[in-house]
Amino acid sequence: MNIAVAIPLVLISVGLFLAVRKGWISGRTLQVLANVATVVGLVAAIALFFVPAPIPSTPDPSPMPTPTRTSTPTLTGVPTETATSTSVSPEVPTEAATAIPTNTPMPPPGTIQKLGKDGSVMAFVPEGEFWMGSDEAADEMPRRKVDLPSFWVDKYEVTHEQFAMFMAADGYLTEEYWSEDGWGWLGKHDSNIPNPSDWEDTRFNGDNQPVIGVNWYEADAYCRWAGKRLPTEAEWEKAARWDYEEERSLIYPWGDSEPNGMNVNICDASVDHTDWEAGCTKDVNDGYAWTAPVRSYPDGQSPYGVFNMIGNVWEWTSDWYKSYPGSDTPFDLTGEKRVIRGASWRWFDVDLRAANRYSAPARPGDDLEHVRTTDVGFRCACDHPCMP
Ligand SMILES: [Ca+2]
Ligand SMILES: [Ca+2]
Repeated sequence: MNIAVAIPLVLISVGLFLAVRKGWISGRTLQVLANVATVVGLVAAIALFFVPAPIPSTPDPSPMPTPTRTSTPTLTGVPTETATSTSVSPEVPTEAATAIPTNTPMPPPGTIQKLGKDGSVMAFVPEGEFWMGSDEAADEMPRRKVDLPSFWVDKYEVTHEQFAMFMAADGYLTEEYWSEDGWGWLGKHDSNIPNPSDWEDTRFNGDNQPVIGVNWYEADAYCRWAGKRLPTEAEWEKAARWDYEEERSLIYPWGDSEPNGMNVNICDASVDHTDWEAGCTKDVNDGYAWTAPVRSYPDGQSPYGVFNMIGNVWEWTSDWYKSYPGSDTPFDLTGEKRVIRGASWRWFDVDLRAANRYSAPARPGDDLEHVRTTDVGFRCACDHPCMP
């Protein structure tokens, strides 16, 4: 580019020089200007010859097309929890009632599934340790870690309606559902046992109220019929109070705060019909003078989503009542009393903690009415995988 400019400048300068020499340019002033132009032209030409040509600027590269964000792929295989409800639900969730295959991966804590012949909704409790017991009562000591395999537990107490299914399936007439002792007890009393005690009592026999008036044998037989079993005391306590996220045992299923009328059915201000009324907790109103439907008090559910572990009805467990390993006050009522857990609609706000233990007679020959009461019911459990 510079040479292309320099050469014409040289030619012009030479032309002007010759024009002055040949006399083609006349007049002193013009001749001086022509000479000056010649010199300037030559100098400019020489300068242009040595100045490097400018480097052409590189054009901007074409912009890369911006990738278009496509929709995020949806994770498959993660079950959506549909069970949690913040209000009393009139219906159980609609999970499939099919059994879980043996090769099913470990479900998350609190996973729910309809399982068993009774179609009850069960909550999953994964294997692992939890802190069992407390320092509040001698029979709850020593507080210790207990390791349990995975299991399922009924999310709700067994209802009056569900127990009617057991009776309709000849539950009281089919020996295979009964323990040997239970069948013996039934044979001894069968003329008197068409159904649980208080079966017709309209204070307790709503379809969704917990079944009451069942002794240990009847609870055990029902769970066997359903393809399940009663929970052990340890299973019951873990399902009731182990906070698997914080890794600590709660005082109550819902946490450590006192009953407030929204989390548990106990003997409260709504009770005005008993001779033990003076002992009721009158500064709380839970809305029920008798038993509540089993899906009541969602605020009171445990971290695993299990309802009414405290209150409503006491619940039978599979264990005999005896001291914990390492107790300073050992005792053993094996063969005499079974552990019941969780207090009831008749209980006031003393010893409502989920670690509390109680017991009830459960052996052949015990007085029938003594072991069948309006404040004791049950729920069932099942090993994982549960395949009734
Ligand atoms: Ca109540
Ligand atoms: Ca209960």
